[in-house]
This record gives sequence, C-alpha cells and structure tokens, in this order.
Amino acid sequence: MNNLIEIEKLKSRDKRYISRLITQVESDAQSSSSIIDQIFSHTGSAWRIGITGPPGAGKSTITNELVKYLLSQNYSVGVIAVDPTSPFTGGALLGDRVRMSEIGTHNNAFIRSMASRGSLGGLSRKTIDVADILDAAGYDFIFLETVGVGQSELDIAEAADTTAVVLVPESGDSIQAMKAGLMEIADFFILNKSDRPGSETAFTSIKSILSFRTRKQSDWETEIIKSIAQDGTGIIEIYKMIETHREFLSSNGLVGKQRQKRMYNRIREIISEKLNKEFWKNFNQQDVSDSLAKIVNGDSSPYKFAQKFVNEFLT
Ligand SMILES: Nc1nc2c(ncn2[C@@H]2O[C@H](COP(=O)(O)OP(=O)(O)O)[C@@H](O)[C@H]2O)c(=O)[nH]1
Ligand SMILES: [Mg+2]
Repeated sequence: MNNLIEIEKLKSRDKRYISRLITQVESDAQSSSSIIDQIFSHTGSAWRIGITGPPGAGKSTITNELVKYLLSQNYSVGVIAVDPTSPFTGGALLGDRVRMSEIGTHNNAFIRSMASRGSLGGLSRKTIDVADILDAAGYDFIFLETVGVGQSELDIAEAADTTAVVLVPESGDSIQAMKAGLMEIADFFILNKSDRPGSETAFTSIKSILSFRTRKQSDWETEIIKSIAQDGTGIIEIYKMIETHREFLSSNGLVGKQRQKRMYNRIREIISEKLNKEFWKNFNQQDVSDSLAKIVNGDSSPYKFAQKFVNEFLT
C-alpha cells in the first residue's frame, strides 16, 4: 500500500485513520518502519504510563477509571491493552473489550487491545510502535496495560515514563512480585481490592520489603496507594502520583535520560529482529533439514551446527 502518512489527519485524531495505521504496524515490519520514520518527529509529547501486575489484579478497572477521570479533566487518552493471548483464539479478552467500549466511544479516547503473541516479553516492538502513533496523534496520556508474570514487566518499564505495579491483598502476590523483580521497575505501587480482607497486612509487608530494596532513583520515594478500583476509591490519588512522578523526573532532568535508555533497548530489539530475519533468509530448508538429521544421529552438535551457519552468514 501507499504509506505516505497524512500527518494532519493523524493529528486531528481521526480514529479510523489511526486504526488503519495500527493495523498496518501489526501486519508487517516494512509498514512499521515506513510509518514510524514519517511520524517520529511528531512524537515525544505524550506521557506514557505502564500499568502492570498479576492477572485479575484490577489493571483494566483502574485504567478505565483513570481514563474516565482524565477525560473529565479534558485530557485526551490512548490505551493499549496487551493481553496474554491464547494461541488458540488469537484474540484479546472479551471482558476487556466490553469494558473498554464504555470509554472507547468518547471523542478524546482511543482504546486498542493487542495480542502479545510473537514476543517473549509482554510488550512487543509493535506495541511501542502503536504508542508512537498515538503519541504523534496528540493524545496527552498513553496507558500501556500488560500482565506482569515473570519477564514481561521488565519490558513495560522500557516502554513507559511512569510505571505502576498493581498488587492485591490475596495469595502472597506482594511477596511473589518482589521476587519477580517488580520492585525495581515500580515507580509506585497500587494495592487494589483494599476492600478485601488482609489488605492492611499486605500493605505493611510491601512497605517493609520496600525499605530494603535498592531504589530506582535515589531521591524518589516509592509509595503504595490503596485503591478500590471498582468504586473509584484511590483513582485521584493515583493520578496525582503520576503527576508527582512526572514532575520529579522533569525537574531532575531525568525524562530525556530515561527515554534515551528506552531508545537504546528499542533499537537493539529492531536490530535483533532484522538480523534474525536476514539470517534465516540465507538458508534453504533442505540444508537445515540435512544438518538436523546429522545432529540427531550424533554426527554433529547443536553448537557446531550454529557456528557453521553463523560463519556462512558472516562471509
Ligand atoms: N473486590 C474488588 N474487586 C475488584 C476491584 N477492582 C477490580 N475488581 C474486579 O476484579 C476483576 C478483575 O479486574 P480486571 O480489571 O479485569 O483485572 P486485570 O486482569 O488486572 O485487568 C473484575 O471482576 C473486577 O470487577 C476492587 O477494588 N475490589
Ligand atoms: Mg486486564
């Protein structure tokens, strides 16, 4: 297709146009690079907020409430919900779609669910490309919701300016989270479902673990906000915390630094993807199959096989 971007149309936040660009980004890397090349100089104004945590913690409910609040304050908001997709259905969670449609029809809001397939972490290159599209379109805030289970929460910290980790009182989630490295990436915590039993205990235990950890930024105090997302309790406090963190980064000259680090990781990812593709283009399936048979027969080893192919690629 003709990939000449109509910047004015994008900036008018024409939703159908934005959707079309996103679909192209999702479909192939060639379109992505053409689109991002053209819009990139228009990005950088949006504030990107990562919301991560275990499944069912209330991330979507919190995001939904925050968006409603921001809309009431006349801000425009983009939401990218990255769902752990079943390889069988290939679609995002239905519940989220229904919930999101509530705000999705608002003129100043744009909601998109994305599958997390095809990437090891929760956030693929495509997600960040989509965030760029929404940024260039002029949305004031962009939310990135991802499930944090293991590796993926590390990725969200690479994509967001402010990262909030959502925990709930039950099931020792708080302790699990510390192990999973969520401590290092959280700019603040949200203890959601504070209406449930055990929330005080959970609060105290997160607080005490926080006091032992190495800080993300030396002068930044990582706080825990209690919320009951269902009825909106704590939502304004969460918003204020986002603003406080933004102010902290801005006044210390850290916004650019953080974004540079992100850019470095993003470029590395793009290079990996490119090299990987180039690499496998070089070999025909028959060569690969022959070598595999040799390895399985014990005539070669996986390391020898890999080295031979790398050598061939490099010459
Ligand atoms: N009791 C209680 N339930 C909540 C609260 N926030 C969300 N929920 C419910 O928890 C379930 C999972 O919420 P959801 O936002 O989809 O979680 P996500 O998987 O983290 O996005 C839903 O049924 C919500 O209605 C809360 O503060 N208290
Ligand atoms: Mg969700």
